[in-house]
Amino acid sequence: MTTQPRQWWQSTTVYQIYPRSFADSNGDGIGDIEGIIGKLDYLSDLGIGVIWLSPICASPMRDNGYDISDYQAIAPIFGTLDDFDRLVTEAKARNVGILLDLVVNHTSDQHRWFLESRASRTSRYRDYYVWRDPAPDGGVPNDIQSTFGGPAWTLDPGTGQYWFHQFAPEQPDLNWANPQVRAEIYRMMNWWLERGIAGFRMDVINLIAKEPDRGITADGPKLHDYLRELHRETLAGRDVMTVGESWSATPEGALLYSGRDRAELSMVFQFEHVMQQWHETWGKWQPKPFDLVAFKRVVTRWQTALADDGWNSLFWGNHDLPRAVSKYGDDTTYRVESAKMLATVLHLLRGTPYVYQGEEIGMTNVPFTAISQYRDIETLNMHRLHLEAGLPESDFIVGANANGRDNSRTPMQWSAASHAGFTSGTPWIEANPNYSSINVAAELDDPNSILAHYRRLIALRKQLPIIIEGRYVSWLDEHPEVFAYTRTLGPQSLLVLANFTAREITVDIPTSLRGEWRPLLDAKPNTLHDRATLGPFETITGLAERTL
Ligand code: TEU
Ligand code: CA
Repeated sequence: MTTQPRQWWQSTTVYQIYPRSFADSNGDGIGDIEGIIGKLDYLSDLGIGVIWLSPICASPMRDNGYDISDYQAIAPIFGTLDDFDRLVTEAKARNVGILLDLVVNHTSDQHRWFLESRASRTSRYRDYYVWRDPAPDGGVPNDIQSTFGGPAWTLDPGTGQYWFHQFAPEQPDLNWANPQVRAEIYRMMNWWLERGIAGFRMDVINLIAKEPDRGITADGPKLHDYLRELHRETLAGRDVMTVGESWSATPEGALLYSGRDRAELSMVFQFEHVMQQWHETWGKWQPKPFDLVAFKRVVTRWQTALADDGWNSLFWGNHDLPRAVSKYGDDTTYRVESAKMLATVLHLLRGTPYVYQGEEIGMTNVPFTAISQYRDIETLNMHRLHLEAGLPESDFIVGANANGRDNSRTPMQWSAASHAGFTSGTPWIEANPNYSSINVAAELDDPNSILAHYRRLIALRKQLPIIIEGRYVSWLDEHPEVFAYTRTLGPQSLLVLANFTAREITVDIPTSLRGEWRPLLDAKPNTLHDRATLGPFETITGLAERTL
């Protein structure tokens, strides 16, 4: 049990908005800030306390805003700075804070710094980025690969050197070793903090301290020095929340980022449970059956390692991942049951839960059949590399349907009106045709809806300290179909027992879990005997006066 005073961001729930796909107010087919303002009542009724906004700054949109060309301007397609200030004010009036997406591992190649940097070897901005001479044969300086496919180096013929980019060539990496770069970033962060934001989500923060000459991309030796400096220069003395995205964090590393005496970040957003489900050789483009035992092992390791210090982010999906119910549940027959089960399992863990837009109504993956329906730079690049390698296109579409990023980027499904009520124009990416039945309007007044279930879970977290502070214990670790855990705070325990399959499962109940559990989310009293039967995707939850 933690002894530190509770922080506001430990008892809140975060809702992630991908602005481009959330709500379009002016019919140009692209979601915008005004659209978000129009949905604030919906979000505050859901009970969330924070909105993480995916990037809204000026950008050529090669990677939908994760390529920023001006950190202090709003992309015109999303609105103006006045619109943004209004969003902050209107959200605050509903006790909702706004997290900005801080993308500072790289900029856009159209950022003024990069244009100047590229102009000449003697530019005072040259060292804002990472430039290296060609290898003796004229080729790339080394064989580091970019995340979106292909080498992480691109030659600038004008100055005869290569620039480094861990993503697309249009996303040149900033050189954090240059103190001027860091000072510029801190100045910019303070400018946003002064506008009243609640904090930052920090894009690929594990990559900022790269040392490409030594082959180091993630978790460079200076990483935590930079984060402590960043904290000192921007966050110290402000009651804000920060969450660092890291695809490489280990539980031990997460303690460095989020330990209470570290003065770095509030929490880490890590993906071990996600990558655990990827193919060993082919990664996410080759679907692999879900392995619950391995999955539980990862969750338990994180829950346990961060039991006394540090803090977890809890999530099933985001804008880079497939839809939760399609990936981990059943998006046909048991869509409603499995979406609720997944929500329960996640929201009663220790950490801050994140709801990705549309997850709360059980939105599903896309049924796209042609590459022309996809928009994502990563998917399009990988498609090209796939074909170049001589692999069949149909295989690629299967992989993209399963794990491609556009699955989560189709328009938010507000109603059965055309294009899901997202826009009066033509959306930048097709709506999932199932919007006629899966939409907010259909769930809003239904007490048995997925949406109503999310509302209950989010409210419960505010009422029960055990959800925030309780010690986690896992049960039935080797059971391939059931996820069971308890949380204990003082004399009280909370139980979650969830069936991850579409079959009825009968499970042996460990002795110490037998007995009476007061209902928590459903009205059914639960008395557990030596065996219990769970229907497809059913979850049993309960509270009891006992210490486990
Ligand atoms: O994502 C980091 C990242 O590494 C992902 O691109 C991920 O590896 C990929 O989707 C899995 O195949 C962050 C942002 O969340 C993402 O949207 C950006 O594209 C990326 O950084 C670059 O800023
Ligand atoms: Ca618009």
